[in-house]
Amino acid sequence: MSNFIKKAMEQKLSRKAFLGWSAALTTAAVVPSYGLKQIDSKAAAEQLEEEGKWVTASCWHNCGGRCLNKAFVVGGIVTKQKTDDTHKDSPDYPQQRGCARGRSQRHQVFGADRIKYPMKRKHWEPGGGKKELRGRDEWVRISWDEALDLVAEELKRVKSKYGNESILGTSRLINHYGGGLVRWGSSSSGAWGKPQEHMTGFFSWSANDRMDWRNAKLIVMWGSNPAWSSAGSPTYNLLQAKKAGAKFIFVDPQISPSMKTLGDQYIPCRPGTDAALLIGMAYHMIENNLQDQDFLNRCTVGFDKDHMPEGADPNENFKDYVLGTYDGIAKTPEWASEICGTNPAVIRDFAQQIATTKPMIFTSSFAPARTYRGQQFCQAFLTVGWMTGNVGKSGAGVWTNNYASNQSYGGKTLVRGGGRGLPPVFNPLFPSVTYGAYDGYRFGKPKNTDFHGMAYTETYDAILNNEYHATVRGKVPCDIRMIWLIRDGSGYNYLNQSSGIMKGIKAFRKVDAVFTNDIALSTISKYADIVLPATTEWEKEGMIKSGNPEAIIVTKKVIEPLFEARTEEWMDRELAKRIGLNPDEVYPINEKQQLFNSLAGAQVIKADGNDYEALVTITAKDIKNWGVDGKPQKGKISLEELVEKGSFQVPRSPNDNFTVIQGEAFVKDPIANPLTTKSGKLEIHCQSLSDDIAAYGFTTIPPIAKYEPPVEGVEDTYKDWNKKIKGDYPFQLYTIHYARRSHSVFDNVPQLREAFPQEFVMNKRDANELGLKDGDTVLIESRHGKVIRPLFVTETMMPGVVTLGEGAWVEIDEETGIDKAGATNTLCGTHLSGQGEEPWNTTNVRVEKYKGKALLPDAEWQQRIIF
Ligand SMILES: Nc1nc2c(c(=O)[nH]1)N[C@H]1C(S)=C(S)[C@@H](COP(=O)(O)OP(=O)(O)OC[C@H]3O[C@@H](n4cnc5c(=O)[nH]c(N)nc54)[C@H](O)[C@@H]3O)O[C@H]1N2
Ligand SMILES: Nc1nc2c(c(=O)[nH]1)N[C@H]1C(S)=C(S)[C@@H](COP(=O)(O)OP(=O)(O)OC[C@H]3O[C@@H](n4cnc5c(=O)[nH]c(N)nc54)[C@H](O)[C@@H]3O)O[C@H]1N2
Ligand SMILES: [Mo]
Repeated sequence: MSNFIKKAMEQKLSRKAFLGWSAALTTAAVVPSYGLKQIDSKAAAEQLEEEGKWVTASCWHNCGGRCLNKAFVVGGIVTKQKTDDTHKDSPDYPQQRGCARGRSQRHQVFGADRIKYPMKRKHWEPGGGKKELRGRDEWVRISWDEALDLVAEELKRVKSKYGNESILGTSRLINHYGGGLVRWGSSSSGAWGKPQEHMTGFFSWSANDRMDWRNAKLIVMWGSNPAWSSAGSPTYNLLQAKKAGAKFIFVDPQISPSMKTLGDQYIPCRPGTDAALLIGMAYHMIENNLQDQDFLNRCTVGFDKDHMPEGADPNENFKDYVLGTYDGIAKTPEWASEICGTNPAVIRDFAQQIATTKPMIFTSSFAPARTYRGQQFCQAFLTVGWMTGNVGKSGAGVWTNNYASNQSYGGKTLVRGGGRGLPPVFNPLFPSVTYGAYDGYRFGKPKNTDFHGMAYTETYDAILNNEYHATVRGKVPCDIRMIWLIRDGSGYNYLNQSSGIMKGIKAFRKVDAVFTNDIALSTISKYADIVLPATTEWEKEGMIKSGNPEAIIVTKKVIEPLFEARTEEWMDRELAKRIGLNPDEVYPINEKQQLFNSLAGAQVIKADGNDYEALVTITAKDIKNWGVDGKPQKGKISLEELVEKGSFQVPRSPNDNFTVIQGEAFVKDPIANPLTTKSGKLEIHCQSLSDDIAAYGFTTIPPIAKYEPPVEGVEDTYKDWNKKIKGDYPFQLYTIHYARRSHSVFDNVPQLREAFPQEFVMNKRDANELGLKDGDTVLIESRHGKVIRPLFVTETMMPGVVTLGEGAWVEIDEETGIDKAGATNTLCGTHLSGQGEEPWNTTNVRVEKYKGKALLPDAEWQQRIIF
């Protein structure tokens, strides 16, 4: 028995939690009772060892990883987990090792807080019932038939009375039923999408292959923390570049775990002010003529007045903006320093290093672009990177890498799964977007005029005020009656994960119905009316999982569905019948066939590094055994072996043919190999970017990189910026992706709560000034909400800046309105910015000692156990 479970059982927590535990332990014979009863004896442990077997188990959350996760199954439960041991580990050919989260998967699957049965909020009835009780009502266990009938009837009622436009949400089923309103925008990549598209033709979305990083002399990691946020081998790969001699510089408001692991030099920068720092660096380079003028002339437009794109005002060039030729403000390192907080001498030295060390990799994650008008950071980052000429060469590059670019590996995809064969279904309300083929939509295509639905950050206002921005069509009315979260795959938890939880709760309490399926009572389900118990991926047919472009993982069903959990597909099929659709039309092929299709269609790169060939050998006998439709084929590994082994990884060596140098051909001959930008070159002056952003109707940006103070940036922490008098919200908060969880997923796992506390991080000087000490419970308040958290005091954080990990499961005290879990979106506001990016990392807060009772560690809190 784990220490934690022992401790929890001893403490008995509250009566409800205790009953919950025992219910979980006794209701179904398959659940941990087996383990708990027997694991303490040595003989029993040995017997388990003999009976059990290792199965490749899915790890399916949105961390970007896809590591090899193996589960030891015995008697229908999983007693332990391990990770990749299919081959010897080496830097060239690393094992696909899992992290603390993946290895805690069994605590999630077998958690006492799994949703076990369909359940209904006691005071919900068709049309809404007592809506204000959402999130605090009692739950009633209901049968599957009752649940499906209620959901289907309400769906039919809302559709016939208010139309499909009143349903917020989309899925295969909903699209077959006439579609629903969608939320769009850019969360993950912040403001990167549009600058990528217009300034580079998506060029900087890719990076050199990881092997080539070992040729760099200098690697700048701008706002990047791969040690926490790039699961799998990326940090290990970077370590190889370091061993090969690269110097690492990190630019971040905090000395991050990655800086501690890899860093040689740390450059502090306040959140949301990166554009100013970059422009100050550009000044030093221009002043000392350090820019690679030949590269700028050949491969870019807009740097100076002699190299402007067609039709642009020559005065609107970047160099003259930096020098202050027309606006009278020289953007010197001193100018930048006042904004970004970095010492001017450090700015000059940093600029000198990036301009003179070759080859250099200049890479950024998305975090600095998850800011208000974050495009300005992206513009400045690309511009200053390009000024150094480090493009299209070995050991060199300018790109956003972490989490994009083949999950931080760069290069080509060496092995990939095939399609599952489910035909896409159009959302009739949003015809330009094919469901199941999101790509165009993510990057802002279809064009703005086709947008239907609202930006992520406008969702709650749309529900509350009955209108939203339809970009160039202006504001349109809406009447959202139903929030549909019966997802056809593992879903999202936007009430927790989008800005403005307090407003979100109000919006959730306004509609007629909120329906979800879930594996635990995550926020979105806590505030729902009917929650359907979904199987985890451990309880489903296997799947091909890919993240790392050099490997695929082939998972297997680990256990039978627990309690009354069912697959999302089963739910959709049952609902289809009840709303008059043919389930076989919604899902024309079953899950087994889907898995088979993706295996049959899997491809692996040939040794020449150009072409692909079939990965899997399939015989007529395999097809018969699987009971699927298919044709025999020849590949590199038998079906049986692949499924048994659970992964296929392409071995690498420094001299293989797979190394890619991003943009090599373009830089050698930009005329013969133009980019897909308007000018065919890299666009420092980019009118189409400026126009496209303006078309959204939120904020505008000039065509060149400038710094303009964001809403809730550093300037807004002051009442008087010139006299430097602080205002009501004197701190800048940014919300980091945290090691404890994948967004909100895993936040309910007590073991992970204990291992990675949800602390509020602040500089020592700030803490001293406020009379706060390490471990104090503090109240953090923004313009949008309040949270309490234990304080962690450190010298590694910039003064004036504070942070909290994003993704904690919000826990609002209905009386005080305070969130005691510290969900960052309780604090972040729903500002409309740029292309609909969520400006999480520009948020202002104030901090004080909490006067109420000190917080108990959240690892010891009562879990959300209903039945
Ligand atoms: N403040 C702040 N907020 C942020 C960010 C930030 O930096 N700061 N980052 C943002 C980013 S980059 C992203 S990508 C988003 C992610 O935001 P989301 O995608 O909304 O977050 P997840 O927590 O991954 O949501 C997964 C949901 O699926 C459920 N689930 C998990 N497994 C299964 C399953 O097998 N079946 C079913 N039916 N359900 C399942 C979980 O309970 C949970 O409700 O968060 C964003 N939110
Ligand atoms: N453990 C874990 N890993 C994850 C995820 C997760 O939830 N948990 N989510 C995955 C997903 S979907 C995504 S999109 C990625 C996100 O990964 P990233 O885009 O890298 O985001 P973060 O990890 O929030 O921030 C990276 C670094 O940027 C710094 N930073 C924050 N704001 C600013 C700023 O304004 N300027 C500068 N210069 N630095 C700043 C932070 O201190 C941090 O060190 O992570 C993925 N990996
Ligand atoms: Mo993300």
